[in-house]
Amino acid sequence: MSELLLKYFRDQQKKIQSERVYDTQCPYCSMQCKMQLIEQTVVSRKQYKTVGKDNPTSQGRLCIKGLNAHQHALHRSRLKQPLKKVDGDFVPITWPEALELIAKNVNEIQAIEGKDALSVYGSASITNEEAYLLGKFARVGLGTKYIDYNGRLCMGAAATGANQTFGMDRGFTNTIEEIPHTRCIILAGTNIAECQPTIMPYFERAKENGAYIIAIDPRETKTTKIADLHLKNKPGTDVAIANSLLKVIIDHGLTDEQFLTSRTNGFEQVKQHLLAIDLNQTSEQTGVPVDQLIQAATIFGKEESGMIFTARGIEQQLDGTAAVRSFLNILLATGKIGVPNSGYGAVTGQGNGQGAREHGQKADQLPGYRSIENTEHRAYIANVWGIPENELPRKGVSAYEMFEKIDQGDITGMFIMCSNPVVSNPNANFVKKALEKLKFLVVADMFLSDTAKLADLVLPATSYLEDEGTMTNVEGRVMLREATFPVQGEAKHDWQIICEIAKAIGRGKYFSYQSAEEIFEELRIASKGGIADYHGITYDRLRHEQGVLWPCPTPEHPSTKRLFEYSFAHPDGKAKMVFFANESSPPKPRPDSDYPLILTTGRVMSHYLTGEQTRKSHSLAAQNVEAFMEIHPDTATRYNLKEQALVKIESAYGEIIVRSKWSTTIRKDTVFVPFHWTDSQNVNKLVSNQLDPFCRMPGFKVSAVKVSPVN
Ligand SMILES: Nc1nc2c(c(=O)[nH]1)N[C@H]1C(S)=C(S)[C@@H](COP(=O)(O)OP(=O)(O)OC[C@H]3O[C@@H](n4cnc5c(=O)[nH]c(N)nc54)[C@H](O)[C@@H]3O)O[C@H]1N2
Ligand SMILES: Nc1nc2c(c(=O)[nH]1)N[C@H]1C(S)=C(S)[C@@H](COP(=O)(O)OP(=O)(O)OC[C@H]3O[C@@H](n4cnc5c(=O)[nH]c(N)nc54)[C@H](O)[C@@H]3O)O[C@H]1N2
Ligand code: SF4
Ligand SMILES: [Mo]
Repeated sequence: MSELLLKYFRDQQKKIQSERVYDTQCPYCSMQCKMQLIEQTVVSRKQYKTVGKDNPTSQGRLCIKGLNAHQHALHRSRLKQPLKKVDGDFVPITWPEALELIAKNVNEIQAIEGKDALSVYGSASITNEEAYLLGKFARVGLGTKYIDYNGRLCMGAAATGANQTFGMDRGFTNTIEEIPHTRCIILAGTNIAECQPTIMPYFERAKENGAYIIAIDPRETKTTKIADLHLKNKPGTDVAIANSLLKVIIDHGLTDEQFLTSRTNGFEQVKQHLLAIDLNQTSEQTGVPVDQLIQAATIFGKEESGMIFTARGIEQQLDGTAAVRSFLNILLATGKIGVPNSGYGAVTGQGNGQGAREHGQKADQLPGYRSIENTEHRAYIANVWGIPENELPRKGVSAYEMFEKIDQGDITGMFIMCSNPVVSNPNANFVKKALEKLKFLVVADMFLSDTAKLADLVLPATSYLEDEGTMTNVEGRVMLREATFPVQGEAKHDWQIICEIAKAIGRGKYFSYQSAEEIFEELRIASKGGIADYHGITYDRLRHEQGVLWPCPTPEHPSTKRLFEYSFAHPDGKAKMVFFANESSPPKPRPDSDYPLILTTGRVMSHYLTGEQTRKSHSLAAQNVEAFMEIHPDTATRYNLKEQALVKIESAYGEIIVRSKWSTTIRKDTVFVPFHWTDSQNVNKLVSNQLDPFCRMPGFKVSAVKVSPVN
């Protein structure tokens, strides 16, 4: 370093009057990168920067979102007081006033309409402690069966697929450190390069080690660029792709007969159906040449190890469960699971997308991945919670279906924590109207989101900088997010908000926690003996061991690095294979003369989900200031759409206006719009109300639309 530069740094250092360092984890994706916020006071002004911190999963890396996360958390529009709507405007009120308002409305609605008239909508961006508590709050606090959460729109199909095939659902069956050593990787509908960027070095190392990478995606993305082979399929044809791959594997004698006999059920039935498949027809249907299907299948079948990763591209479909299970059939038929360097990864989405789907926020679930319809499970949890078993409600309905229940008049009150459903749910115009019908809507958020704007009462919540708790990352590794940044204004942690509401409605004795750790101690007991068993995990262990992979039944248990080495989680120990027809029901929206193009939706690197947070960060917002529609130039020309011009997109459900972005890398029959923007740019106004019959996942990835220029 030159003398001049050294002097510059010394002078800069001298200006810093004080420095504080706060540990935390990134508030965004499932990598849960460990980070530190550095606060320096310079000439009496505070300045902030975020730096990465070493840990076994992200190894100190951060992506652009993590590096700038503090910009939204420290944004001036953070909510600092409860807000009550009076004549259409929000006025600040005190916490006691807010809690009194809740008690009054809860009592009134319950007295007139019964307990199931109230509902809870949760999130996979809150901690395990909060997710657990929200499930308990719905059942024990409010006594309602209606609770579900945003993870339904996210991990629903992957979870149901893995539960049905394996008997349990932990996103990655292996630790991330095995990825560089596998020989062949299928990336089905996942854009890890933009959505979990800090995972990329594991895949890059696999490639350096000679792994063959196959990507399946209707678009070329930063992820497909690392692939040796890109199957650029028509959106929504992934069941057909998976079936054809397995057919080729069988035809070429590449199945693992011993594994199939000793470890699985159902293969013969699958095989019989696959024999009837004509590859030329599949090629026609999917838009993928036959030779590419054969190449992908034979390489995967022949290599000694292999991994399949799926994400929302194949899962957010009306046959998402079928797609997941069809890809799992390939792993099972080739014996590439339960052994080193082979396995499955459902690439989890939200920060706590794994943990929040295990401990009771789902409509049919109790903590530890227990079932609310199972008598033994009910008895166990009722005992932990100190209530009679018959007071535990039964199962409710999925996220989107709760809005239908509002529309039908069955639900009249809702508490939404950490989600923005008017932007993220399908058929968004309908969802907004439903929320407007509610007698009482309470939203806990950090900002006045589009959903919060519809509320009668908005409660200010703390952020990832302030709120301590555990998050379970993409690997299934439970991590302790230390957080000590001072709370802003009168904001409260989500768990505190739940406890205070419970107290206000007379259920305080079940919710008298003083810390997140105290809730975790109860969660340990509630999950004990369940599939997602956290009993052996303590805050102390998490601090010393840098996270623990579940199941971890006892304090002595080392953590579970690889699943299914000896048996699957079904009672007979075997995995269940099943065949789904290429065209699974219900039918997907199909392009026709009225709506000739396929619309698919997803993400860009710099924004996160409904954009409520990332749009507040100037560094991130500057990367993409508005929504766009990716379209092939030939298609654009056919519909008179200029580059960078405004386009109207219409479906049978609604219309939006966004800017066109020409790209030769997308299929000519397909357009793509990200979902990070609201109002007239909210792409979910176009998505249908249909749901996957098994997991109730909406079909975010296939809509039929027409496009026209806005003059
Ligand atoms: N930058 C960023 N990162 C994120 C998020 C974010 O909003 N922004 N969100 C987080 C969350 S919650 C989630 S769930 C994950 C999502 O992570 P991903 O699932 O990887 O993200 P998506 O962009 O929704 O979809 C992935 C890919 O599927 C492709 N695709 C679309 N339709 C089809 C289809 O029919 N078949 C196939 N095979 N592929 C298709 C899209 O072109 C896209 O490239 O990302 C997490 N990380
Ligand atoms: N078209 C289309 N739609 C989709 C998808 C798609 O691919 N295409 N993907 C779906 C997927 S995978 C997902 S995960 C969903 C996500 O859908 P949402 O959950 O609706 O999305 P977010 O933007 O994460 O909303 C979180 C809200 O909580 C607030 N918040 C953040 N942190 C906290 C906190 O700690 N406490 C509280 N109380 N509030 C907080 C934020 O300000 C924000 O308003 O969207 C789904 N919708
Ligand atoms: S967005 Fe994901 S990859 Fe990026 S820093 Fe945050 S946790 Fe890590
Ligand atoms: Mo997600």
